[in-house]
Amino acid sequence: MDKAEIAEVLEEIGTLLELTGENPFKVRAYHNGARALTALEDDLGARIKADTLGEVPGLGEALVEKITTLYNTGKLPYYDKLKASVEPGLVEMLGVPGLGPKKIMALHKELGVDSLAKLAEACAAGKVAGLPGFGEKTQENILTGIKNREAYGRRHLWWDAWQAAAPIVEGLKKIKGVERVSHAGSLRRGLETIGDLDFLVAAEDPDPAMKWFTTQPGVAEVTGRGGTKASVRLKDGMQADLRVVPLKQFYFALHHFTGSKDHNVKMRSRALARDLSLSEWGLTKKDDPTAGGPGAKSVITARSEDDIFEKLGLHPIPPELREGLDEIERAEKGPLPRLIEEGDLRGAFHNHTNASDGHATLEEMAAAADELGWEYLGIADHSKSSFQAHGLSEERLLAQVEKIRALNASKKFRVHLFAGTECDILKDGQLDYEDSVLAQLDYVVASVHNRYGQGEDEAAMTKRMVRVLEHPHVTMLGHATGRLLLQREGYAVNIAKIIAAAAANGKMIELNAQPQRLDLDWRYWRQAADKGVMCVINPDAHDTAGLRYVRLGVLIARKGGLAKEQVFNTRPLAAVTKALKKIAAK
Ligand code: DGT
Ligand code: CA
Ligand code: CA
Ligand code: ZN
Repeated sequence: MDKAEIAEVLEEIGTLLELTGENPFKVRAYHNGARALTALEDDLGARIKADTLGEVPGLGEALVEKITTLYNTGKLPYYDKLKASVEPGLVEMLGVPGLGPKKIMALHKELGVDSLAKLAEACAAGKVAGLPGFGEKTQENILTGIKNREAYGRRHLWWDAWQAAAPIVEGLKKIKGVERVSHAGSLRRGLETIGDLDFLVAAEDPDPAMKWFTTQPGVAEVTGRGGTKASVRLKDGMQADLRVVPLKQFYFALHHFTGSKDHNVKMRSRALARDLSLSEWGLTKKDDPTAGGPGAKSVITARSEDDIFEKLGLHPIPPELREGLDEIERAEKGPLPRLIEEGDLRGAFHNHTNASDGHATLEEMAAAADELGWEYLGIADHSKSSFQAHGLSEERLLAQVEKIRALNASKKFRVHLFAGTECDILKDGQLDYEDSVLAQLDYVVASVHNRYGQGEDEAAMTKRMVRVLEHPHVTMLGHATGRLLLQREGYAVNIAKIIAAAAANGKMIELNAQPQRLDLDWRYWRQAADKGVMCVINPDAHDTAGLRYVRLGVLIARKGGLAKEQVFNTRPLAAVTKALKKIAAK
């Protein structure tokens, strides 16, 4: 196990101990230990070998022993035993927003609650509100939280869905006789959450692909199987559908199974208006008796989906835009703009290091950016009010700025580092650092992390954010609504006013590419771009692997209809440097 994984285990041990009512000192020792390990700059393996891990402040004897075991074996019997001893229902309750170990302990002790179902019951009966430290509002929030979990539980984050789907696509490609493979459905359209995975294969003989799909190691249960289609439930709970068709039908089927349903309905009526019938089987004359069946006598040979669009008088429509909005009308009028592509990105601005709540050092982040071939990497650790994320004091921030300047001068890395901050937006729209401090940075990402009870007060939240967009030192707005997909709604805020304020003040808006955020939502980006607001795709990386989230950011930007020119971090270093100076000088 590596440092970050071990830190996570320690963190979880702390939480589990808390759930068992263990004394607070012991609990804190694990949380502190996780923190100390994360902040450790030297190589963990070397420390273990030299037997000097105990010299790290915050790591006592018991922790050193456990870290060593985890490092060497990847396992820890103590952890496994502890995990088995805690009611799984209690652990599950941690997933309800607003419920921490202390509250869960109280619910368990006072009301005998040990599952989400019992918790919902206790809330509905009004028993929770009466407990000390709870109250009506908390009870209501818990109930909403449980309901949201149920509603969200059936869908998955795009990133998780892709992790499950990618090996299936690769596996299918290797099957003998398979001529084409694609993922389809919402996954291909780049929707932020995914119901089930859809796969399409072209092969004359469907059997080998069908057999592999239903017996591959990730499968928990085969839920449906015919001659050319199969459905399975994967071990992580996701559902997946496969359809196998002959090559001549592949692009018709791909278009159909990519959807969306609304897009398909519009495409079909467009075909009908031309006396044609479009289906997953082909594009036939409307009155052809073979229409809508496997023997469809297609009027065109489709060698790509574009051939289908062309026959219906349309310019090509990329999958991300096929939501049945206005894409067909637009593709009728002329070619759609060339959407941004992954290779267009040259860097990103919202990234954390272990100076705040990231897991990697500044140097590790820079090395990872070098590996990605980026021209620049912006460091934006948390500001002082985000104390739970170890936000930086003025002194620590300025020390980091100096370190960044020195690293740039040393030419140790190819990537140019920009010194920034993810500065908290305080209750009334003030920033978390004085102007004199902000003036020493290359840029400022301003984000709301504390709702101060304004989560439902749209006017107050909007005013607060508009005010920050008027602040001379602000460069861009971070995660505009604070939503956490499948977990928590964003705060109520008037997006149109935010966009107008950004436009009026020459500020940028971030497209936060973290799989749980994807905030600002893709549905607003055309509106923002039309008003001249520049988008910045930011991974909000908390470790080196997190930098890769930009890939999803690009997909969502495409879904929002953005071209390369509308995304700031596609610009070369010199242009970016100049633009940041200009914003800072305003
Ligand atoms: P999901 O799985 O809920 O995230 O969303 P999709 O879009 O992947 O939907 P899914 O898996 O039910 O079906 C895949 C595609 O198949 C869908 O986007 C369009 C097509 N499709 C499915 N059912 C229908 C239908 O009743 N009518 C039409 N026109 N197309 C359909
Ligand atoms: Ca699907
Ligand atoms: Ca499906
Ligand atoms: Zn943030």
